[in-house]
Amino acid sequence: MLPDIGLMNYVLDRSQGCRHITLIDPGKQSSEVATRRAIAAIEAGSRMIFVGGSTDTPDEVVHETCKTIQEALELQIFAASQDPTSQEEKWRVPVVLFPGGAHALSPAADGITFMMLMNSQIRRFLVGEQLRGAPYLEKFGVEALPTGYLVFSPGGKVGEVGEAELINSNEIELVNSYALTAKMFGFKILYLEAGSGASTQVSAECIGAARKVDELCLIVGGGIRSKEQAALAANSGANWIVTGTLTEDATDMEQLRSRISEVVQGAQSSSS
Ligand code: 1GP
Repeated sequence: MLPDIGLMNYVLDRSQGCRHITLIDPGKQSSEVATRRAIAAIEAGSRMIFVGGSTDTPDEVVHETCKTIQEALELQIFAASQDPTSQEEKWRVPVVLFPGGAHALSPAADGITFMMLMNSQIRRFLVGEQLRGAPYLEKFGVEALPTGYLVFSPGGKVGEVGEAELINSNEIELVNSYALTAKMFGFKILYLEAGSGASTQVSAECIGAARKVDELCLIVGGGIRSKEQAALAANSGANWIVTGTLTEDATDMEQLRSRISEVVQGAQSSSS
């Protein structure tokens, strides 16, 4: 659900410190399970839901998941509006597409990370998928969030599929050049990705090198599973931390809530 201040303002707002995004993969669960997880994640402190991940999920599945999550959020907002002790605003959490390509789109989403995989070696992920998706997004009225996407070592599946020239943890100057390039292209967001399920997260030094470009909103994800890892990313300059595997692996909603609330605490412990 769109926050009152609008999607872009909400994403770029720094007044709340480093916030948490839960990534839900519609290819890995039914829309009902995805929705229960999204609601539990918000209860635990997530402030944005990304829908995406797998590379081959069809439109219908992505759409069903976005639609079901939005309906559940509407219900929560309605319930909160009837209860003076409850905060309606807490449920105005945007549902944003995090697509693997032009096939995974939905008009039920509030927005999309409209990404250029900047270190891809193939045209398809630099501009090809975007070219196919743009007319649909225009028709749907889904807001595009201009995002530079950088894949770091180990990179996982996205590094492989996207044929990324993976960035190593010591390539500080390269990261800074990419961040400046992203700014000069007019991207508002730079997403630093280590790959889903990565054994190591994006290094503090690399996040710091991107942070030097103050105009960019930094989203950091891949391999973050603990409070300490979230705190490291937040203290290095991340504005948002994404976790996916943490939610997908949880055995029940109680475990999911406690895992997310740990990571949220880590993100919020940042002094920056
Ligand atoms: C993947 O950055 C996200 O695109 C999340 O990674 O699954 O490792 O949390 P994890």
